[in-house]
Amino acid sequence: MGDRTAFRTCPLCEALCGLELALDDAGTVTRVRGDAKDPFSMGFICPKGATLGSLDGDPDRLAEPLVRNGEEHAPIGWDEAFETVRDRLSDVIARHGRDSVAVYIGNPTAHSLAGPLYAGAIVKAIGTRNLFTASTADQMPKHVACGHMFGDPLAIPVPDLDRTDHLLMLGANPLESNGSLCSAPDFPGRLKAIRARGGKVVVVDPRRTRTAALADEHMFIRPGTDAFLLMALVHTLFAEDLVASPEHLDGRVNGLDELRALAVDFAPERVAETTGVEASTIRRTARELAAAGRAAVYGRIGTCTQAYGTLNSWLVDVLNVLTGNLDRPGGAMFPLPAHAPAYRRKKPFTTGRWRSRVRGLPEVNGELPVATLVDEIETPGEGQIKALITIGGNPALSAPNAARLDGALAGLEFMVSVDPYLNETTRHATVVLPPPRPVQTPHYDVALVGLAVRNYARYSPPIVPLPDGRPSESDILARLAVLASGTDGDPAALDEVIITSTLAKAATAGGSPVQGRDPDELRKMLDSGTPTEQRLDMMLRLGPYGDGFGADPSGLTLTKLRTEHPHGLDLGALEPRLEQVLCTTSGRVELCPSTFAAVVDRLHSALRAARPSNGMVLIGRRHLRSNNSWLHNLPELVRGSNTCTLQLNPADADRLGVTAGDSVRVVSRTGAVEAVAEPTDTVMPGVVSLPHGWGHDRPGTRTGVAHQHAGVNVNAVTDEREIDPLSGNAVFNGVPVTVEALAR
Ligand SMILES: Nc1nc2c(c(=O)[nH]1)N[C@H]1C(S)=C(S)[C@@H](COP(=O)(O)OP(=O)(O)OC[C@H]3O[C@@H](n4cnc5c(=O)[nH]c(N)nc54)[C@H](O)[C@@H]3O)O[C@H]1N2
Ligand SMILES: Nc1nc2c(c(=O)[nH]1)N[C@H]1C(S)=C(S)[C@@H](COP(=O)(O)OP(=O)(O)OC[C@H]3O[C@@H](n4cnc5c(=O)[nH]c(N)nc54)[C@H](O)[C@@H]3O)O[C@H]1N2
Ligand code: SF4
Ligand SMILES: [Mo]
Repeated sequence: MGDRTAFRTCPLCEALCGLELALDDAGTVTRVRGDAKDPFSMGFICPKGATLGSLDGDPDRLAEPLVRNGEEHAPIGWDEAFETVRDRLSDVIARHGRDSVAVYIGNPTAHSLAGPLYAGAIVKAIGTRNLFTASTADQMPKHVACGHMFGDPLAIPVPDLDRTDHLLMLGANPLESNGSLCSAPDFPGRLKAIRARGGKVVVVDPRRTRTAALADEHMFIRPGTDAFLLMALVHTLFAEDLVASPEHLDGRVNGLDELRALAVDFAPERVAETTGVEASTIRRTARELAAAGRAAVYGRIGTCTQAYGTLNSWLVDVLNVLTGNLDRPGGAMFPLPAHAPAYRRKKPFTTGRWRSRVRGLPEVNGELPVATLVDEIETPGEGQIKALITIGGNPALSAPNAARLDGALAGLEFMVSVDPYLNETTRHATVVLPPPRPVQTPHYDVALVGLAVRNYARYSPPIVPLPDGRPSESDILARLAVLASGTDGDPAALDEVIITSTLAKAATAGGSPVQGRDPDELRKMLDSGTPTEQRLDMMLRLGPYGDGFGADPSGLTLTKLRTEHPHGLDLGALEPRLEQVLCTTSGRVELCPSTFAAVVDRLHSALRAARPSNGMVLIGRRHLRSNNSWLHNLPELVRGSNTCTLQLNPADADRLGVTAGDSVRVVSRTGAVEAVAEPTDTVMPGVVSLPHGWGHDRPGTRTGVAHQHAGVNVNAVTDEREIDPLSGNAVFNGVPVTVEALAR
C-alpha cells in the first residue's frame, strides 16, 4: 500500500476542521496537518487536531471488549460480550422493570455519526424514561429558550461571524474552546476579521481570557449574574427608545409589551452592584448594540451553566430580536443543514411530559437532568436505577458532585460502556465495548453542521478498514438496540426499518421532494455502502440541497459528496429563514414566554433582597490543549506546566496569605479539593477558577499518561442540588466556596 494521504474532519471539537493525514503502509498516522482545500476551515488546525495521530494510535485505547471480574477487567470476545449484555440487561429488566435501566450519553456522541443515528434506538428499545446526557451539563438552557421562543429546541441561531460588525459575547472563550453552538473553524481568525473590517468585539466574562484580550472591550461580571445585566440591556433599549423599527417586528413577534413591562424594574443603576458592571457601561453597551449596522449577541457555556441559564439564553436572543438582528445577515441566523429534510412538520415544544422519580424534575427534550442521576441510583424504591449504559461519557468526572456519582456507580447491578478507554467512569462497567479508532470510523457531523456559520457538508469515509469481525461504533450501538429490545435479531434490520419507514413517510408528506413516488423504487436508489451510509444518503437526498432521488439531478447525494467533494462542500452563507424555522403555536416568535416571565419575578426579588455576598465563588475554565476529560492521555497535550491550578485574584491571594505554587483547599457544601494556587489579575476579585475534566488518580483505570498528570476533579465541589430549574441544567459557575491555604 505504501505511504498515503487521506482527508477527514477532525472529530474532537465543534469547529469542524478538515485534516490532512499521512499514513504509513501499516495504516499508522504519521502526520496531521490542516486540510488547505477544505472550503470552511481552509487549513486551520489546533494542537488537539494535530495530535489526532497519537489519539488514534494511543496504546491505552482498548482494542477489544473487557469484562469485569471483581476489581479487574479482562478481555472477552465480541460475541460473548454482547451475550453478557443481553443476559444481564434482560435479567435487570425482568426483576426491576424498564425504568431501572438508565442511559447516559456523553459529549463525543454528538461528534459522531453513529451517536445521532443509533443512540435513540437504544433508549427506545429499553423503553426507559431514565435518559441522561451531557446536554444538561452544557447547553440545555439554549434548547429550552429556543424551544419556547421559536417552537423548536434545535432552532438555535448562531452569530453570523463573517458579516457582523458588532459581536457581544458572554460566557464564551473560543480562543480556548474553538467555539460552541457556533461551529466556525478558526474562530480566532474570524474574530480578528471583525475588528479588521472596523467592527467591534465585546466580551463579558469574570476572567480576562485570551478571547477578552483579543476583543476591543472586556467587562468583568460577577459569576451567575448575567441575567441581571441582560435585563438591564433590554430595559435600556426600551427606555431609550432603541428597539428596532416596528416594521421589522410587525406581525412576527408576540409579547413585546409584556417584555417591556418586565424590564421596567431593571434599570442599569439597579443591577450595577449585583453584576459588578457599571451602569454607564451597561447603557453604552445597549446604545452601541442598537447603533451597530449588523450586530449579534452570543452567549455560551458560561451563561448556560448557571441557575439563570435559561433566562440568559432567552435574553440573548431577545436582544437579537429587539435590535433587529435576528434572522438577518450579520446578525443571529439559522443554518440550513444538508441532512435535515425541511418538509418535516414539528410539534411545538413542551417540557415536563414526565418527571424524575426522586426530585420531581421535569423531562426536557426527552431526558432528565444529569444532576439527579445520582439520586435515581441511590434512592431505593420502585423505578430505582439498577443498571446503566454509558455511551461516550465520563460522568464520574463531568457531572456535578461527581464524587458522589462515582460512588453510586460502584453500587449498580450492571453497567455497560461504549467507550475506547478504561477510565474513571468505565472502570465501573461490567462490560466495556470499545469503538474503533478514528481513522476506521466514518464521520459526518449530524449534530454540528446545523450550528455552523456557513452552510457546509463534509463526509469522511473510514480510511483504514476494520479487521474482520470488528464491529464499527454503528454496529455496536445497533446491536445494543436490538439486544435491549430483548431479541437476537439482525442489527441491520434496524436500519432497514428506519429507512423503509422514512421513505414511506417522505413519499406521502406534503412538500417532500419525493411526494407520490414508490418507496421501494427509492430504496433501490440508495448508496451501496454500509447501512449507516445508506441512512446518511437518504437524509441528504431528502434534504434541502438533495437530489430528491433524481428529481434534481444536480442535487446532493452521499456518493457525490464522497467522490466529488472529498474536502467538503461549501453551501453558502447563511440566509434568512425564520418563517421555515418557526413552529410555535402562534406562528410567531414568542418574545416573552409565560414560563420565563415567572422566573423573572424571582430575579426581581433577588435584586431587591440581595446585597451581593462577599464570599468566594468558583467558576471553570478551558484550555486549548485539553478537551473535557479525555485527552489527558496524550503526552503531547499534557506536557509542560500544570494547567489544573486554582486561579485567584492577587488581592484574594494576599488576604489568604497564598503565593504562587502554594497548595490550597477549596471547600464547598459537597466536598473539598486541593490544588496549586495561581494568583492572576485575569480573574476578578472574589472569584476562583479551576478547570474540569481532571482527577485521573482513581484505581482500576488504564490511562497511564493521564494517571501521571492526574490533576484534581473540580466536580468534587460542584453541587448536584443546584440547577437551572427551567432546563434542569447543572450549575458549574458561581459555586459558593471557601478557600484556605494549606501549611507549606
Ligand atoms: N480546548 C477545549 N475546547 C473545548 C472543550 C474543552 O474542554 N477544551 N470543551 C468543548 C465543550 S464540551 C464545550 S461545551 C465548549 C464550550 O465552549 P465555551 O462556551 O467557549 O467554553 P469556555 O472556554 O469554558 O468559556 C466559558 C467562559 O465563561 C466564563 N464564565 C464563567 N462563569 C461565567 C458567568 O457567570 N458569566 C459569564 N458571562 N461568563 C462566565 C468562563 O470564565 C469562560 O471564559 O468547548 C468545547 N471545546
Ligand atoms: N465543572 C465543570 N464540569 C463540566 C463542564 C464545565 O465547564 N465545568 N462542562 C460540561 C460539558 S460542556 C460537557 S459537554 C461535559 C462532558 O461530559 P462527558 O461527555 O460525560 O465527558 P467527556 O469528558 O466528554 O467524556 C467523553 C468520553 O467519551 C469517550 N470517547 C471518546 N471518543 C469516543 C468515541 O468515538 N466513541 C465513544 N463511544 N466514546 C468516545 C472518552 O473516552 C470519554 O470516556 O462535561 C461537563 N462538565
Ligand atoms: S479546532 Fe477543534 S476541530 Fe479544529 S483541529 Fe482543533 S480540535 Fe479539531
Ligand atoms: Mo459541552
